[in-house]
Amino acid sequence: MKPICLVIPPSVFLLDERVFMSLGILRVAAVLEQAGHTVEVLDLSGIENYEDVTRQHAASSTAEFFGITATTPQMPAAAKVAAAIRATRQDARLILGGPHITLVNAALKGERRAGRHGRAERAFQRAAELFDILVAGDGEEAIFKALAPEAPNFIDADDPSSPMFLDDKRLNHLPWPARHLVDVESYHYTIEGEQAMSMIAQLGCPFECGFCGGRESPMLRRVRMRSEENIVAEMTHLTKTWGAKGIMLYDDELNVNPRVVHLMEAIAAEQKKLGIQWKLRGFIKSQLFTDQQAAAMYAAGFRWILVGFESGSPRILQNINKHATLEENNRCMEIARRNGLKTKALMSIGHPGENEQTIRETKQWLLDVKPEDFDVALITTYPGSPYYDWALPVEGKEGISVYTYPKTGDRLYGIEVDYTKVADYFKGDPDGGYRAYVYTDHLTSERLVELRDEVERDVRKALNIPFNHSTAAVRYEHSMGITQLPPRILRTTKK
Ligand code: B12
Ligand code: SF4
Repeated sequence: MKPICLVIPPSVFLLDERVFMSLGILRVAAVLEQAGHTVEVLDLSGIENYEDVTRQHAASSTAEFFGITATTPQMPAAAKVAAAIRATRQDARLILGGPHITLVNAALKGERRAGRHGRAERAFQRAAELFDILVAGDGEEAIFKALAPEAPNFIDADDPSSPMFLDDKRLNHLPWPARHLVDVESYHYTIEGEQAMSMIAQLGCPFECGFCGGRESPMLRRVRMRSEENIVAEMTHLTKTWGAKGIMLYDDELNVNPRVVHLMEAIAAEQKKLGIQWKLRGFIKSQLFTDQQAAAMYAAGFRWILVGFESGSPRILQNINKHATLEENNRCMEIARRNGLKTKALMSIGHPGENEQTIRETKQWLLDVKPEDFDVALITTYPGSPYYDWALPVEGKEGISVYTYPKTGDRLYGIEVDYTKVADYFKGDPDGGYRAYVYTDHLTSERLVELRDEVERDVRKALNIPFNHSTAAVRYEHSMGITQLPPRILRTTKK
């Protein structure tokens, strides 16, 4: 049987590409291995000359199917990877899965319901030109359909009525991500000095923040849970297999799970049994946070929480549809402090109605509540987010759409982007090199960039929180005659 090659494209915009591995595609790798396939994972994270590496591997591999994962900002690199495979191997079948195509598909369904031909349709067509088979939603069952001889060129697993959409029961029985197919040691993250790895306990968030991807995508919207035993068993597996005593729980918001306290108790009990102490980090939703949750989290090993407060302006919080008030955000900070938890405040600028005053309020709020860490993102209207999906074209202005928050009438303008080509929008690098693709009635794109940079710079200085340093991508030097890629880049199922 020929191997199946799964590709993780680089994330050239991240400060350091080998911090958290892409767990989604490793879940797909795990089910393929379980079904007896040989899987190659080509991990291009942090590899500068990734197109050369892709060509080299495509030329030597006997794989016929190449499955590529991509978030929207990874799409320009994913497009280059696809072109590199095509140029080398005309017989290759290219499959695209992951958040970008899932969210473009969700946006497209919305356009179709509204009877419009718009940006999402164009984004979908672009992807269809580059790949043979597009897979939206959960990949664990859909991959087998994509590998079948008569595979359709679009597979929609992001539909709860489809048997490919996973339910809680199925999630409990699926294998954990095949982390052994990437170079775990090359990923570096620590929590309170402990070597750390990431995992996902539960999927989905039912809220509807305007900037957040997947509000119309059941895969990202529906809360799907695994049993507490299964979650704790995966944590134990990370410690026993890789020695990780730090774990970053990448659930969208841990406390949308009504059983979060039980989960924390189960985690605490397991540590007692193993005689170890985990150091944990994860996201919580501020208005749902309670002293009981905070105490249970601390007892389970949490020392940090991350909270999407987003803004210090009550009007902007309303426009985001955040469902958390400024008072609730202040209370959340107090609960965290009382219970010994440090907070990373996740803030963002470029929402409907944003103006000089609302940005000053965000800056002042940070200076007042003094989080232990923070970051300030600049909003990009990604497909699959309400800011994108519910925006309407502006008449007479080619490529401009406007989102209006119904309750206040405040507006956010989005500039159309070819996501398979454009890569200079904000994705987390605070050192410039990006531009805004949004603007409001009060602030131009350029002014939004200036103000974002100013908030980050001034608050870091005042609170004495240094910038994160970046790690440069490495070049893979191949010597003549050597065709084997190093295990940092390529790993294959051991038979
Ligand atoms: C962990 C995480 C990160 C981590 C690690 C990213 C990584 N390398 O995985 C870090 C911190 C680096 C990160 C950064 C960013 N992230 Co992020 N992140 C997440 C988060 C919370 C979990 C990802 C995850 O593991 N999900 C669980 C797995 C099981 O799902 P999955 O990856 O989608 O994979 C499944 C399917 O998509 C499919 N699939 C995936 N690949 C393939 C391939 C094939 C061939 C097939 C058939 C199927 C398939 O099968 C998988 C299993 O079911 C998601 C939200 C979420 N809940 O998914 C956001 C999310 C992916 N991030 C998002 C964003 C916006 C970002 C940033 C741009 C933020 C910023 N401004 O800096 C950056 C960009 C990073 C990048 N590499 O693109 C958006 C993506 C929106 C979009 N349109 O792409 C999401 C969806 C959040 C949101 N709701 O808006 N992120
Ligand atoms: S930002 Fe957080 S709370 Fe809001 S919809 Fe996204 S995951 Fe849910």
